[in-house]
Amino acid sequence: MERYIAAFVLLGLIQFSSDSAQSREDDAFSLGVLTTGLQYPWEISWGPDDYIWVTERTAKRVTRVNPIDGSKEVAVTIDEVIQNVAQDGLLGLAVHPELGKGSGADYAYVAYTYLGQMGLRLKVRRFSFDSARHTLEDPFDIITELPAHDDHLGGRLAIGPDEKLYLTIGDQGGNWLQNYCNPNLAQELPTAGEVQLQDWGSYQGKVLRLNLDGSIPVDNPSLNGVQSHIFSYGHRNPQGLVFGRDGALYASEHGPSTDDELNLVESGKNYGWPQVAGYRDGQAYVYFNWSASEPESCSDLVFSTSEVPPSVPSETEDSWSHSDFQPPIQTLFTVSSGYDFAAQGGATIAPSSLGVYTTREGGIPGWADSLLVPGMIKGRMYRQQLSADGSSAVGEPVELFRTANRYRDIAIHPNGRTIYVATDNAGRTTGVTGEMTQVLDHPGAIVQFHYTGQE
Ligand SMILES: [Ca+2]
Ligand SMILES: [Ca+2]
Repeated sequence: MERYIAAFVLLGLIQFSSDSAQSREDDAFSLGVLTTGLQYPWEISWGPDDYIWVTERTAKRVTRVNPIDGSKEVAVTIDEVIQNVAQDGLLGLAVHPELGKGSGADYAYVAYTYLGQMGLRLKVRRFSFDSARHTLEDPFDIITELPAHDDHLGGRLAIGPDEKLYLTIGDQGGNWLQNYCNPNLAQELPTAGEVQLQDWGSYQGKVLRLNLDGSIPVDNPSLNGVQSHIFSYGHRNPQGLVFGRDGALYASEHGPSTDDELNLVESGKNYGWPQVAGYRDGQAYVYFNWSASEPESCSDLVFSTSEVPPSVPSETEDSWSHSDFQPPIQTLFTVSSGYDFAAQGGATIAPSSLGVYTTREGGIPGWADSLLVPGMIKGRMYRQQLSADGSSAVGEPVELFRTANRYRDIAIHPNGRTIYVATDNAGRTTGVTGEMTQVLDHPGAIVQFHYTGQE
């Protein structure tokens, strides 16, 4: 592993800021820039070929980055990707763990928006990696016509130890901002007839589980007596999805103005949205169903998060319950009903993704096992310690890696000593001193935080 450390020195060290007792863990890290010139990198994954695989959301291409010198090779550009707004384009990527190992499973899977039969849709496409040419060939669509919209798309992909594909789909922004007159379907489940017709319209606000050919696994949960691709439901905008030890699946999810969630995702569970944000605690959140406004039609109303007309039906968290409800294992952050959003600002970090740290021998002392949560509206990463069995959070999240960047995704070197973080090209974040800024330190890059402390 010495070669990685030597390469890091060649790339040069850049100081980054840390302050306060909360950031003391930062002292054991130095910041470098592995590569720049990426166009909205969205997914970065450490591949079985020891390259970092990157999706560039707006450039519509998969790029492989050499972690030794930061050089880049484009594996494929996908021309049919549609990219018009802040959340669409080429999104998730999952590299088969057997790629290049001689088993024949030389596959990479990507999720992206494209023009479907009825407008913008999401699909998952499989490619085969040509190890001689270093390109992705033989495109094969494993599932198409999934919901897509201009907000809350989800789009994160993961392969489980069970050799199934997992895909997050957001709630498409129903009842929120520009989509306030669209119903929110995160609690809606498909009928047997819809599944038969391959009508995936109710897959909004779900985590899906697919066979590698796109078919429905026989052991997926039966929900209201119907088996579909749905693995879990009641999600808002899950953009982080990662497998920890022993096959535990974790997701991060954007909250509304509070209550970004870290969830342990289990088969058939209901994660509560839109009736519940975070815990079912009745604090600082009420579900307003703008789309059901009457007698005034929703289209005659002006959306507001603070002034809700009486014609809009409301539902408190306390008035809702469900036998399969599963609360988050942690929130970032929960505030009380007296919290003044106008004066104090939103209590979210905008969690763009999720990593899990499991390295024991030779890794960062005390970090196994932790969830690593990159923030966009906060230029920080948060580390959440997990319990020994991985089923709960221990203590509060620790803030790390404070810079003026919008952190988008995380990859971890197999030796556990370098954390790679992809950054957005533009946008707002909370800078080093806590002020909002649009001047970003490392736009469109992969930055690396190298652990310099004792093992
Ligand atoms: Ca939830
Ligand atoms: Ca709540």
